[in-house]
Amino acid sequence: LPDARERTLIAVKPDGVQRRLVGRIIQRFEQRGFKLVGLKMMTASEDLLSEHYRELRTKPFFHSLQSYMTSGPVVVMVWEGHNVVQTSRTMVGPTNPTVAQAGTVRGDFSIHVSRNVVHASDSLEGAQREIQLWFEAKDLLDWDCCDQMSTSE
Ligand code: DGT
Ligand code: DGI
Repeated sequence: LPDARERTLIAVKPDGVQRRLVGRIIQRFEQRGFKLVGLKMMTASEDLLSEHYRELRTKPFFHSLQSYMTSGPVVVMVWEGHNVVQTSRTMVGPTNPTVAQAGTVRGDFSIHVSRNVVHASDSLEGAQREIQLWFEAKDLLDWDCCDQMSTSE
């Protein structure tokens, strides 16, 4: 994919959905200029979570992470645009909200690492892997902006 078509996976975690933060999180990505190309709400299975967080399987907190992440619906999205992977990580802030600056999602909305509101892929390779894991290709939509269309009326 050319750079402008870079994609990343962003998910509002169960605590973010329960706290009615979905709209405000989507708004930040729209406002920044990124393009939404996939969106769904679902409750993840333990198997999906285990694959998603496969690098954390040996961590002592893995089972609590898995049960929290499968405890209610998540809103999973694919966002597209120039440098979207890295810029999203900056917008979301560090994993631990204690050190997240105000202005980041985690710095504005969370206080504990185990309830940090949102997920963002942390590398290009990770993003590709996670997008394939959470979405079928047919559910990712390409679209053009209305300001680039000609109208006959
Ligand atoms: P990062 O930058 O958040 O990806 O973390 P890393 O890559 O410096 O550290 P990593 O991947 O070993 O650990 C991922 C997260 O797991 C990290 O943000 C903090 C947490 N963590 C790591 N080791 C432990 C541990 O022994 N106990 C607990 N409770 N959490 C841990
Ligand atoms: O990519 P991130 O979400 O920023 O961070 P990560 O991939 O290192 O960790 C994935 C998630 O695991 C993180 O968003 C929240 C959870 N987590 C990380 N460290 C801890 C943790 N959960 C608990 N309960 N305790 C931790 O120490």
